[in-house]
Amino acid sequence: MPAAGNEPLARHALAFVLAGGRGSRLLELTDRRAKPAVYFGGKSRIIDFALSNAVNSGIRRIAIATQYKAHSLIRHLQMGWNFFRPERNESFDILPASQRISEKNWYLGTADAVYQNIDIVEPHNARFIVLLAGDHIYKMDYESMLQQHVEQGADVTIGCLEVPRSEASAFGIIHVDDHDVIQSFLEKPADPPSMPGKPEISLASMGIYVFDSKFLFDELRRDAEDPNSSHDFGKDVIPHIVKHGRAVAHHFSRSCVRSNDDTRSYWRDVGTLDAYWASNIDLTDILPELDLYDRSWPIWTHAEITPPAKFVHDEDGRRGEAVTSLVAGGCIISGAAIRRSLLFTGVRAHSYAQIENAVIMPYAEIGRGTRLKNVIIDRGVQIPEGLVVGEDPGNDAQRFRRTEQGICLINQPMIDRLSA
Ligand code: ADQ
Ligand code: ADP
Repeated sequence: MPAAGNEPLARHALAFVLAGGRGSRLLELTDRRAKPAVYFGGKSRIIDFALSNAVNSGIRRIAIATQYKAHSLIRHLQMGWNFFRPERNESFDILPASQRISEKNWYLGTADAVYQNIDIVEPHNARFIVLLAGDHIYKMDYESMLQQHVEQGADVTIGCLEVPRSEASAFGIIHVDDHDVIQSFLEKPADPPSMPGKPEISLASMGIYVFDSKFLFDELRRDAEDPNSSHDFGKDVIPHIVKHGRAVAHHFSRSCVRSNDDTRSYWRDVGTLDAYWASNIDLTDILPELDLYDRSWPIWTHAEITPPAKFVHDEDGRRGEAVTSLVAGGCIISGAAIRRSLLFTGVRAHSYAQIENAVIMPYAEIGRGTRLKNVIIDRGVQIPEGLVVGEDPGNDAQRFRRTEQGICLINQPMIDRLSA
């Protein structure tokens, strides 16, 4: 929220969302879709979080760069996010890598993904660019980051959070002075430095940035000419600005949107199958860290029109039930017992099925008498009658993609191979 009497800065901002990365550690889950298009939380896709944050923060101009396996993502954006109106000075541009400037097939790096679209973004005359990643789960009010950017006269303001030092090699690591001015930035250092006075904690970049538009475009034009650059924000552009300009850190804890008197700051990368499974299953907790039911900060999405979820006895009088679970519209649970699971739109579960700790994507069908535990089931997969998963690690690992923590990802080709 803007300070009293101040005009919101968000209305002068354009959110540029990077949504081209593959998310290769999600393995077969991103075989056919980019990570931002992966389903999350029973109704949404991962990209809906960054986009909802932008809209809920008051930003009405959005551009999205796509690259890897973008079809599913683009279809979702067109169906769910087409409510922007040019006559109200709103815009929504989907920008696939398309050899617009050079003859090169792809965006070279994240900075190139913005550079190649300057001619589309610049005419929107936004004073600020809020640069976001399309693949993180969190709720954040970007207005307070914009306010800090202006108050501190920064060239770039970098969203950051405290992470355990043991995990810090996966991030850009920041060192700040007493006024949060960034003194050094190391992209994914092998031996990450800790925060002063906190030997086990490092200050990590969230990979989200606020720039004055003109400054950003000038930097990108400079970077494009640099033969030694890989044209990436984390590797090239940000280190250059930290060295030659004024970079400021914005602490996520200041703008994280929490519910009621919660003090925790929820942010997840969900980059691995284990992290993805856990973040989804956590939503079944009685008081989850991520509140999807807070009507003051809704997560917008493309919602299919479906009939309500239905729970029925089967012909033998066995109850169809789900406890400690999230069940989306269009599901039919017939004589199956479901615990601590998340069922997306249109899932069918048949008699005598026992399902526990499962993330089941839209329109999957669970056959009679199956026992499934600790699984992720991809969209539309037909689980055959009597299949048992989660009781024999060796056998599971041969048939499915089993993680170190014992989670099995199941897609249709794996099921087809069972009967081949
Ligand atoms: P990474 O997340 O490893 O680190 P990167 O792989 O470049 O950085 O991805 C950033 C975002 O850009 C992702 O949302 C990805 O989907 C997207 N993307 C990647 N390549 C793209 C392309 N060619 N076109 C369009 N979009 C693309 C970054 C920072 C770190 C920081 C972490 C926080 O570099 O400093 O700590 O984010 O997660
Ligand atoms: P979503 O990610 O929306 O669930 P799907 O899993 O149905 O979509 O498919 C992801 C993308 O892969 C789609 O855009 C579609 O074009 C493509 N696709 C779907 N099924 C197949 C298939 N059997 N073989 C090859 N490509 C497919």
